[in-house]
Amino acid sequence: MTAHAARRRWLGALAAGATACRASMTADAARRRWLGALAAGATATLFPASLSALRGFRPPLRDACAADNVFATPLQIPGHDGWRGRLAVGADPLTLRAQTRDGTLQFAAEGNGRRYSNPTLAAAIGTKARITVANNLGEPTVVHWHGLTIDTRNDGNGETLIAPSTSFDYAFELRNRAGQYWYHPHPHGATARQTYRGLFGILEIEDDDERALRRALDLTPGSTELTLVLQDLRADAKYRYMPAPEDALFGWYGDLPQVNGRLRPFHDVSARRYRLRVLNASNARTYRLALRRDAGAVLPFRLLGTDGGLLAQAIACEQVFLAPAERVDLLVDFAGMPRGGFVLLESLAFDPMLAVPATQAARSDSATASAHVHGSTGFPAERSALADGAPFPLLQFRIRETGAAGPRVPASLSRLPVLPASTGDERPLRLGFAKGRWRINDRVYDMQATPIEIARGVSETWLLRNYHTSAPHAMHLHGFQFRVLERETSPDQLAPLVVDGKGRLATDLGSKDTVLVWPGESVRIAIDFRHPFAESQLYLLHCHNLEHEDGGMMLRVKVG
Ligand SMILES: [Cu+2]
Repeated sequence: MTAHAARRRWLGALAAGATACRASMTADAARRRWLGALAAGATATLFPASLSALRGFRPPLRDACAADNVFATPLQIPGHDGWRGRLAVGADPLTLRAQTRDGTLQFAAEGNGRRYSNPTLAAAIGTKARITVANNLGEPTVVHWHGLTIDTRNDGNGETLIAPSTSFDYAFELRNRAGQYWYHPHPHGATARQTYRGLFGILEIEDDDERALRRALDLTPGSTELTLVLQDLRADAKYRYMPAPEDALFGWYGDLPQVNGRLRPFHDVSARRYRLRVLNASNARTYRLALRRDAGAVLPFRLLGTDGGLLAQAIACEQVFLAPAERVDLLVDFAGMPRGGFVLLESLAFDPMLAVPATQAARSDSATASAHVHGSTGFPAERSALADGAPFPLLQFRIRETGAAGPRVPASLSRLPVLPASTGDERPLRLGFAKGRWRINDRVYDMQATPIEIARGVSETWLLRNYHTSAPHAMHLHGFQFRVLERETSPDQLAPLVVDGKGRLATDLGSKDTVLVWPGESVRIAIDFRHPFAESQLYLLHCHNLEHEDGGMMLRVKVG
């Protein structure tokens, strides 16, 4: 039996859900055969997964069989109150109270006589937001508005903190194009823990292009437009954060990949178009998102937008990588599918490319780290049962109503900001590992040092170069959206995703605030540093693998 056939059977068993355990060949056996075939290398080009990616992969079906259904829980959809409920931000001030609840951290809010936790803030472009963050945690925190054009005072970069039992009044104009931005904690050294424990939410900005798209495709938030937040939790820890030395070094990987707070949910849909706005809120895990029909056939989709809003045109895709903090805006078409059919949103296998030599890792500040690093590549012993790069299902769509083909997707979605010509030489930024810490240009974060100084009103080209012996780094710049110009010496596993002669992926063609740079790869980005603020401003460049960030993979950037 070919690996492909085994995989199809596995997917079929997944799709069948309740009947998976009664199949003549058990799903677990199918999975073993599939993994066995993969290991034999028969399909190396089809599934470029390294063995390390599969090591320690716990079959998702075993738990599922116990529950007699793989996708047993409905997808949680935020409403107009409660958990992640949609809360309009307008002229009225709003208070977010950071608090502990049921072992998680969350922002509680009230508005229009309703109560919210981690509200989805929805605002029109140009809104002057006044948001008070009250800290009811027993520790300092601060809120960073991820992706926004914002001044240092409101950026929440962690150099000023909100002490316990005090509050901070944010006041800023929402200047950005429509897009799915987000807010999350940024107290240096505690960002990973507070984010993992649930203290974050989404900020949606709307503009004319956004409203035109929703009209053209008949998209309604909460119905045919779904926000999907991905976060992997530890089965043995849930919302407790207890990183071992190798977790602190490589990243805190969970083994329960949650979609909107649930493991492997299902969602009943009509056979029509749906928009999926996906945020990767995981500390360290990157997803390789793809859609498959019940029979195993790839279901292509369209990429509508990226971190900083809509693309100029929708692009047909079969898969996208989504690194921590990145967002993708996808359009999926279930039209023509029969009632009773299934579509699976999954993360495909990939080589995680964690390649820090054991000798280097052994020099980590933590003496115990070396004990957990083995082999010539130094891949860490996985404490998570779901290794980085392992494949897993995320969400099942069940076709419950027939539907007609929708209207044409508009040829033009939006206009991206025009990039002025870059001034000066390109700025090299090397990403690597030395003396037990991840570094940018051999440096770690220091509040007393500002290694990057940008003159007022310029545009620059940055060359992000990741060493071969490194890890993937999801590089995030505060305060500015940027554009990806080129990728060079990319790993082979990106080849199927490349869309132009500059080595770029579909997800590189929009506005970005976070970009994944693989080991051995160089990514050239262009940043327009013009800003509307009178004084010079201080921002941060850092890796959004939150353990790398808390470990100091972060530099100050002063913009004149
Ligand atoms: Cu990193």
